[in-house]
Amino acid sequence: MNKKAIVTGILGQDGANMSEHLLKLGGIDVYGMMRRTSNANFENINAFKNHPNFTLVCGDLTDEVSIDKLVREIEPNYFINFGANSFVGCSWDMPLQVFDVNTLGVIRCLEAIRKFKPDCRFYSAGSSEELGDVDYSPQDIKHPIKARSPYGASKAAARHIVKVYRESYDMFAIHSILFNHEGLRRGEEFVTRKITKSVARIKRSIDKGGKFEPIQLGNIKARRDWSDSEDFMEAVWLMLNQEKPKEYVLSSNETHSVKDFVSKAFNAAGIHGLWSGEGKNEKFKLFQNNTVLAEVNDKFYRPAEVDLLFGDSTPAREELGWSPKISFDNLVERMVKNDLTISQT
Ligand code: NDP
Ligand code: GDR
Repeated sequence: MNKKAIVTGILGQDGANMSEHLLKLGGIDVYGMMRRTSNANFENINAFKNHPNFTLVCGDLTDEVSIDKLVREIEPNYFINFGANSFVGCSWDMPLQVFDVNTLGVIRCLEAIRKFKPDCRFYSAGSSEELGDVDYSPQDIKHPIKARSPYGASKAAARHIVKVYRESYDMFAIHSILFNHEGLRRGEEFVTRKITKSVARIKRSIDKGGKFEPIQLGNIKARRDWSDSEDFMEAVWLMLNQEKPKEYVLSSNETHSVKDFVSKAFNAAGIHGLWSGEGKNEKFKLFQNNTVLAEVNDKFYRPAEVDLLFGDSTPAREELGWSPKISFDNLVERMVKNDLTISQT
């Protein structure tokens, strides 16, 4: 008999990638949970939404009635929670909503499992944002929690409550620390996709000999540890299928600045430029004629920033046997090529 998995955040990046991974593995009925919106975007699930083992269900992490109902009726073997208000930048504007979804939402899932299907394995997506103004590099699972944003604090609280339920009720519940991960299904407000979509737009204009607006960015010196989301989904599944619940860091074990990402993305589209200027006047200009391709705009700065993220996922690699396949350079190239293709259609 097939196992059953509820996956929340189905229309987002990870929910879609995880569901696709499980459907490819086979033997699992996937119930993808979406919340009700006036005009839902199904683009991320078009590739598999008609798969016979896939069912779209409605629920909201802020509504315990819906979560209880899903767990009671489906009786899942796995509950994989990728639903969240995941954009750090807006979390200062709506901290209560962020905690309601990201923290109380996790408690609602844990309670539903405790009441209706206590042997269901639960996964909660934690974040390197919990580590904040870091004490040391690379950061491992023992790094202290020092969140710098309402979002980071909401994930840190979720991390504690998952531990409490695991220890109090002997549940298989884990909350692993995920460093940044991107890909072809990445939301457009995140810096990587914002850059690759803009590079495709600029490339199209240059090819037509037309004018274009440069990319406007915030803190280009911020450093992130960027991986590919599809690689992470394999590791999450391995983590969920360990004998005993143990939490891991997932990361690429490299760190790159936003500036690096910009240069590589333009290079991948065959556009070559140079950075010049200082601080907020720094600009990325076309090599041949100094046309500005990217520049800094105060509007995209945050009230507080995590300057450096650089993870250490050695234990996940050694103990789970996980090995990521997509390098940073491949990731940038794949995202740019994908956006160039989309912009031609
Ligand atoms: P996305 O923003 O792409 O997806 C999040 C999904 O959550 C969306 O589909 C959204 O629905 C859904 N959602 C939002 N609010 C609710 C709600 N109240 N009830 C139910 N669903 C809701 O994020 P990612 O896929 O990138 O991230 C997945 C998880 O991993 C998140 O928890 C994120 O915080 C965490 N994470 C992500 C990292 C990354 O680099 N990608 C790194 C570390 C952690 P809708 O489509 O309707 O907006
Ligand atoms: P992050 O991702 O905050 O790390 O959270 P994001 O891509 O939004 O920012 C990365 C870094 O780039 C800087 N930056 C900009 N960011 C955005 N979005 N737009 C800009 O124009 C811009 N210019 C510079 C940011 O200041 C930041 O330093 C992601 C999310 O997926 C979270 O859900 C997840 O938990 C963490 O990664 C780990």
